[in-house]
Amino acid sequence: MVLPLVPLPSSVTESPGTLPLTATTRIVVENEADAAASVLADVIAERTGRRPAAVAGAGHDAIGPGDIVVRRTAREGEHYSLRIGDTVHLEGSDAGLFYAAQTLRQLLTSDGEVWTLPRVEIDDAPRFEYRGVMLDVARTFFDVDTVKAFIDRAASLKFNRLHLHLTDDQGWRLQIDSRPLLTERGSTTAVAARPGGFYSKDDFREIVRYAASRHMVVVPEIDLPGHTHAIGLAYPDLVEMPVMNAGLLTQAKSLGEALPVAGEPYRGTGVGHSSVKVHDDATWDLLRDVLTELAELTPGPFLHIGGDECLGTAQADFDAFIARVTALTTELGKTPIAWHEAGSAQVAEGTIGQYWGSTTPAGAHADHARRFAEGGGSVIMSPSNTAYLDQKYDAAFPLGLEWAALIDLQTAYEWEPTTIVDALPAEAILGVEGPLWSETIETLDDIDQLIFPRVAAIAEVAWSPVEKREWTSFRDRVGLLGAVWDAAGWGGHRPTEIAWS
Ligand code: TNX
Repeated sequence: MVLPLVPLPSSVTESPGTLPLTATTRIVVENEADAAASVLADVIAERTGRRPAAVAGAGHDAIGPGDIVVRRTAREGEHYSLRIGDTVHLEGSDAGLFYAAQTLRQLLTSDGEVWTLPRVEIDDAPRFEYRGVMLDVARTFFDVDTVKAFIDRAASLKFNRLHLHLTDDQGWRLQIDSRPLLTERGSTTAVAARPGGFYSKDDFREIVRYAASRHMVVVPEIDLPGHTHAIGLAYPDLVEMPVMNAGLLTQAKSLGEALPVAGEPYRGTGVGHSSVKVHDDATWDLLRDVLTELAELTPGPFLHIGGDECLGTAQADFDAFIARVTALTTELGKTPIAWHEAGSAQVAEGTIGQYWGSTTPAGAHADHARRFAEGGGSVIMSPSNTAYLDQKYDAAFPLGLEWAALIDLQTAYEWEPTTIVDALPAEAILGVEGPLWSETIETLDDIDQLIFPRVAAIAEVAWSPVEKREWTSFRDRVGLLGAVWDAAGWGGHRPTEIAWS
C-alpha cells in the first residue's frame, strides 16, 4: 500500500489492517508531553472534525484499545517512533513528538464514514540537521499572521529553520531602537506599488516564539554589503551611489522599471547596484548597533549577513568587509551564515556558507563553497535551479521568476546535496534550504501557489535517507497529501502529472 508520508521516514514497517478512531479515542499524555498532545489533538480535530480528549497518563493498565499514548522520552534530538496497533504510541523528545504528530496527521484516512490509521511501525530521524525555508519579507512585506501561516506549512513537513530575509534594496523590515531612521525612512515601500511595513521588536519576538512552538529556529538576515539601498534612505552618507550594472539596465528596460535613484525609495527588482561604504567608521558604528540588537533579539545561534550579488563592490573591498562582518557576528556570540560569494574572503572560523549556484557549479562558485568547510564551517545547499521556490514551474505559470530554471516538481525532487560541489565532504553539508523570494508574490495565496507542492520535495531531500528517495514513490505519496493540505486550508498549485487525492 502507498502510505501518504512525506518526507519518507527512515524506517516504516507495515502490518495488515487498520485502527479506527472513534468517539472514545483519547490522548493519554505521559511524562509532560502536553505540548505535543495539544498539537496532536489539533491536527486530529482539523482532519476528522473531532478533538479527542486528553487525559494524564496513569500507567499502562489504564490504557484502553484505540487510545493514543504520547510519551516524552529523555532522549534529546529529533528522532521519534510511532506505533499503530490496537493502541497508538508516540515517543520522542518534544521535537520528536511534534514530528510524530505531523506523521500521524498524514496517515489519517477516511472512507467517508470512519477515520482510520494504518497499522504500522515507524522509526524516524532526519538526514540533515539544518532543514530550512526562507521568506523574503523585503521585496514584499508579509505581516506576522502570514509569517505564522508560512511556519505552519513548513513545520508540517518537518522543516526546522525559518530564514527571514529582513532587508534589501526595497525595504528595511525590523525595528532597531538605536537607529529608528532605518524603519522610519527605509520601510515605507516595497516592490512596485505594494505597501511597506516592518516588524516591531514585539512582532519579531512573537514570530520567534511561534516558530519555536513548532520547533523552528529563526535565522534573521541583514543583507550586506550590497542590497542596501534602503539603508541609504536613512543614512545617505553610508551607502554608495548605485553602480548601474549591465544586467540591471537591461532588466529595468524590459520590465519598464525605473532605475534606482540615491535617496529615493527603490521599487524595482534589479540587483547589485548598492553597497554600504565598507571602509567608513560610521558604517561600522551602524552595523555594530544593528547586529548587537539583532543578536539580543535572536535566541537561535545564527545571524545571516548576506553577501550576495555585490556587483558594484571591488573584490578587495568586499573581502575586507566580509572578514570584518563575520568576525563581528562571532564576537556577538552568533554563528555567521553568508551566501556562497562570501567564500572569496577570509571568513571568521565556523562561518556557514549558503550555496545558491546551479547543480552544475559555474565559475568560482564551487571554490567559494569549499572555503567555508576549509575554514571550519559548513554549507547549506540551496541550488537555485532546483531548490528555489520562487522560480516558475513552467513558462506559462503566472507567478515566479525564471532566471535560474523552470522548476517542475520532479526537478525540485531529483537532486542530491552531497554531489554538487566536488570535494566538499558530505559531513560539511549542514543541510538544505528552499528560498522563497518575493518579487512576484503579494499574498498568502501566492505563497501557496509557489511552495505547494515543491516545498514537499525539498523537505524530502532534507529529511529522508538518500537510498530510499525515488521520484515515482514520491510522486504517488505527495498526491495523497492533497487531502491533508485541503483540510488545513492550504491552497497551492496541483500539477497535473500528479494524481491528487
Ligand atoms: C537572486 S539568490 C538573489 C535575490 C533575488 C533572487 C530572485 C540570491 C542570493 N540573491 O536578490 O531575489 O535572485 O530569484
